[in-house]
Amino acid sequence: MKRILSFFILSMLTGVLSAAAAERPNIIIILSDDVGYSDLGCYGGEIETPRLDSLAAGGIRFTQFYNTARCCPTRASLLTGLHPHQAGVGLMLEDRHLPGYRGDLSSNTVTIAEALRSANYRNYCLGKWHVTRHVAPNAPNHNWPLQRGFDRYYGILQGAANFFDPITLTRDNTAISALTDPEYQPDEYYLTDAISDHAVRFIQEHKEQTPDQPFFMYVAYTAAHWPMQAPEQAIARYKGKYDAGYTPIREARYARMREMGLIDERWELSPQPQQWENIENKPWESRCMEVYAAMLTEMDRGIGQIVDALKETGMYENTVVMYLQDNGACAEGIGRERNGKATHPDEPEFEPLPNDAILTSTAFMDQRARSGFAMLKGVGVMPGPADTFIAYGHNWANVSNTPFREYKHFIHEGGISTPLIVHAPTKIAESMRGEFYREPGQLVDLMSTCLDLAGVEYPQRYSGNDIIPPEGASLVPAFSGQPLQRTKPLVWDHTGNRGIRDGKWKLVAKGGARGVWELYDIEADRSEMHNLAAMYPGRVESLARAWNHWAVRTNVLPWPWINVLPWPWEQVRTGPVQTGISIREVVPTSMNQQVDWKYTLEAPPENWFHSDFDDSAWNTGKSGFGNGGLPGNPPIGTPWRTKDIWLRREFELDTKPDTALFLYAYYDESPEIWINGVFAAKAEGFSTSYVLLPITAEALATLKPGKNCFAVKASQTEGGQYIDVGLGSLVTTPNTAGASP
Ligand SMILES: [Ca+2]
Repeated sequence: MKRILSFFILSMLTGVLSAAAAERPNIIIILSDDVGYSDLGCYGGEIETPRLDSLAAGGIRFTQFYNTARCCPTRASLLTGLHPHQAGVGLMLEDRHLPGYRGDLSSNTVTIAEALRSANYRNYCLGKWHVTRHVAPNAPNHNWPLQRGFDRYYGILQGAANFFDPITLTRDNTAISALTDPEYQPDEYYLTDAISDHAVRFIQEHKEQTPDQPFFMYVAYTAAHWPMQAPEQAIARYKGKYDAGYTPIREARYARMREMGLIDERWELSPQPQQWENIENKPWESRCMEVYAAMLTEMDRGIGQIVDALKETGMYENTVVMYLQDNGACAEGIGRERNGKATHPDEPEFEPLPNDAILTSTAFMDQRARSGFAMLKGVGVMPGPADTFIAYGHNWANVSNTPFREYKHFIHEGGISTPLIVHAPTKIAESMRGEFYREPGQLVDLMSTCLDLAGVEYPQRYSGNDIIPPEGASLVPAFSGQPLQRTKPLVWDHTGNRGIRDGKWKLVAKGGARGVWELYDIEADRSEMHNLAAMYPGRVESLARAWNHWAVRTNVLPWPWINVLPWPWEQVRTGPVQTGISIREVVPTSMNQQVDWKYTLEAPPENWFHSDFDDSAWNTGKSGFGNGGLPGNPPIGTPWRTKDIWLRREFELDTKPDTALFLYAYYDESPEIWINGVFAAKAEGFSTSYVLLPITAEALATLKPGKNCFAVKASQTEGGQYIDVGLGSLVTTPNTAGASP
């Protein structure tokens, strides 16, 4: 009798939960990586994305949704509903010992998954995580998916990987090798497919094991982040498609976007960096875009499998699917050296690793494969296969971002604009299906939207910690075409590129503290071709002031670097900000002119390699990145691999610095930095953004008014060298009222 009663009570409970689950929708957020605004078919692109187009046709397309311009900050913001710096991930994953820049999610945040647990959601995470600097198998895992609210995880903890044998591949809390994973052995491993297959598997298991709970699923594809890699049969679909170059594709996209009503007739097409007729290796350049397109179509196919799984399990109607992109198209020149490593030698250059070895080092992303062979790179190396490591480059990124300006990293529209497709059969009004929604929105809105859909309150405390209040507005009113209840402007900062949008007005700057504010009327000019700052100084001032208040409130300031980005550098700048901390640079006056940036060489001749600054790279001062050197590209046949090189230049100081100095550097290949012949600092590995390096007291003691000398010792490899070094000090000065950023 007792047993029967228990069964009866259990049935009643199950019934109650089922009723609640029916009201609470499943929610899937799909994020892709380094994709431009106009790549998808339903946003004007020629790339085949039929399954996303189909979701768009039955759902809503947001025309002005914004991310935060880079992988880590976007993920931190999306997951927590906060601005990235509030979540501790204002930059990438290095710990800069400032609250906004820890490279690890703050414990004063909750993820969407954690917040939804109070409504009995079961949570699944797939793909690229990239919000903790702890990624080694035995590293502290307090910020891995399972410790941040998710019940299952399959993906990579790092920000990029070889698609055929990824680093930091992890299932739940266990590091795995793609090649020997007993739970998943496809004919050919490809990360995009593995993410899709595991999403489908989790959906099916959810239906079998926990059908009475609603679920939240976060699917973060790494398509189409570099390296350009895809299965050959997926690339074949695009063979020849891009042989006519950039202009016809851009113009066709531009025309389609206007025709479909996505963009305003008044918006001009942004400038194109290079003309196709000037491109030396056209077959290689075409191939780069063919692979990029294939990567997206392969992702779209996987999204189709996820949708099909929802239909097969009867959960399609009650699932809200949202698709967006983490930053604008990527113009980084990764793997695009003029003379890279084009062929394999007979024997591997490195010790091969067994198939079951766990790959965590980024060397297994861009330098070498498990086989022991180095990755192939450079102009002429056809991307796609597992042993190539190449980005698709500046010109195609410009095409991907049609019609906008700038790229990933920047707060101009090409850096932060993303499609947002929302498909929700039971939530979206008939009148809105297949329509555009034109109010702006930002990543922080996704937390509010999920909680609104689930009927959950945002927690004030979680796991014993006070939780920072959310920043976003729910997007649910958009589902019926209503205005959003937004009370704050949209605001951004990434590496000192910054912006604020209030109504139709957007104030935006690039290039660190010295970057000059530009003002645009986004309604009339979303491609940001007509800077109105000189015409409306009062509006510039008020928006800049609002940006500054926001930056202080959200841990953006103080920045952890010193005027790292713009050229020309100035000798001294004092810019008090309202935290009471200001940043003062002591910068060599002789570095003022970009054209002067040339290296001279000293040392035993056999160890020295001479190169001038190569300003053909995309990230010269012209685009906002002060790239202080790109030596490399010797004539073909020059024996230069792994040769130590010394790069040296003189600079002048007006006064002997009286405070602790730091070097800031963007580099790869673990360079050493010397000052006046004395060892100053050693950087480890490579950086993906600027880092501060404390310099030795011995080197500091050598600095003097007048001429001084930087030298960088680096190991030259196929990858070329990016080294951008500056010198500065962080000092505290009294607050000054009325200061602008
Ligand atoms: Ca990205």
